[in-house]
Amino acid sequence: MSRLIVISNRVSRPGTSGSQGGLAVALSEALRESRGIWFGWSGETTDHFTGQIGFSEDQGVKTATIDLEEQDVDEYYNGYANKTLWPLFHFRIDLAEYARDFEGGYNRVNQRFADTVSPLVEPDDIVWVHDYHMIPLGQMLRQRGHGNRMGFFLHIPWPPTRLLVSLPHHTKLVQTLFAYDLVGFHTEEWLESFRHYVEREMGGKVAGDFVTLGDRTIQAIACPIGINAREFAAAADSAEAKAIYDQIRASLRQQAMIVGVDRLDYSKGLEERFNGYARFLKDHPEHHRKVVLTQIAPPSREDVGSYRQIRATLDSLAGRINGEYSDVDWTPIRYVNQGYPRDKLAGIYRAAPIGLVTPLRDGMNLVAKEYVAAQDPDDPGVLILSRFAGAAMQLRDALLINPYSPEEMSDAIQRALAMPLDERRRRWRAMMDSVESQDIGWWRADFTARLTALRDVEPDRVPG
Ligand code: ADQ
Repeated sequence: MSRLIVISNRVSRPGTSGSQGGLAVALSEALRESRGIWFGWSGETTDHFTGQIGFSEDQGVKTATIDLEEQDVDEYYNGYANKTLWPLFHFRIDLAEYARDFEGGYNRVNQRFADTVSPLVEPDDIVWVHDYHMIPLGQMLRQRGHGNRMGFFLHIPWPPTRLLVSLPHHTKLVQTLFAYDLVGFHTEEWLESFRHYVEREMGGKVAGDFVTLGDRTIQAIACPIGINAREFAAAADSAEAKAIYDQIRASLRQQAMIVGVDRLDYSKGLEERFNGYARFLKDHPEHHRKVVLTQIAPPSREDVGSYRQIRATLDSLAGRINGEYSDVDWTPIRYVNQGYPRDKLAGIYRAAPIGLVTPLRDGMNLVAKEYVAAQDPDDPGVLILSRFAGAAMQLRDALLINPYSPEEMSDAIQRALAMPLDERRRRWRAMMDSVESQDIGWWRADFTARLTALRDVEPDRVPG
């Protein structure tokens, strides 16, 4: 078995379990099996970049991390990754900031990654690079002579060509993807947009899974990420889950809980969700005192202005809606800014007859799948899901809505509250079949099997 080298912005150590998500667990398993290495940024800063690697090993998983300079973090992580690519790839060119310093910092940090990881890469290793922070890394490794099999997986959407061309030097960035052998997206839609860009803007050719640009042919595929469905379902039956479930149900009395769980991010459509729920309260006074929206949203990326902005907007919107509709014994929105361990989260999902997952755009969205996996098979809740989440391609039996329409959201909440048990069971079963069969293990095995099946690239065929 070839050794796997995973490279991503941050690494996750098994020692920090409990907080380890499904992706981290699946990658850790693959690394353990292949005696591989997970390489990334330590999250720490240093005055002067040295390239010194901090190695550690935990439960059979080796990690290797480097510190970055403050300026790197500003320009690469907060800058190009989160102020430029993240909004642009989520179709928000109104929020995207284009600055040469950001692009320079992004390339510098990718070079730093390439310089430091390069001596660790042995000829038979398989290299798997993750996400928008590290797009050009594969090409930089090729430039250092590595002919290894290399894959790249994008965890966020791929934007339509007409938006992507607003990025300065867009062709240069996309061209670097041709250094990989295999490029994966969550859905056919993101894959189609990628192919469209390559054909229209670069004169490339598409034939099935193969995309050719000049003398390089790579495979580009859709490979939807999943969750550890069995483990999540078991978590919903754990003592921790039951305890929080009982606590919530006691506090609700007979009220029905609608739950939302998201990182506090403008792509998650939280403002639109609050507005849709407010519309429901306006349309359906008969449901006052009978429903509660619990929105769990731990803050993220607080060094980026647009994230501080969305937080302030939501604070005031939740206050306004509660001010308008609350009574002495009823608060329609419970807005919680903290994270929960996975067992508790599973209990929270199970306590909610409705899961409201309404991102404006999302590569996949794992919360939708977790909500499904945590349900009681005998009395499952209803998932209301944005048609703009990658997960909507698989979870066709959710109530699919346009998150920009408060009326659609209001109608869907009404429909979910009234849905008969046999329809809830039928829809849930179909969704659970998909969540179980295309789980995180399936995703990881599919991607790595395709990579393993490739033949090594000859270094002299490597694009410069
Ligand atoms: P994210 O944008 O972070 O991921 P998502 O897929 O929903 O979005 O995953 C979030 C994870 O964080 C879930 O596992 C969820 O349980 C957890 N989480 C969120 N709020 C939490 C809370 N309050 N307490 C505890 N846990 C919480 C990016 C892309 C997605 C893509 C994933 C994986 O943006 O589209 O699905 O990567 O590829």
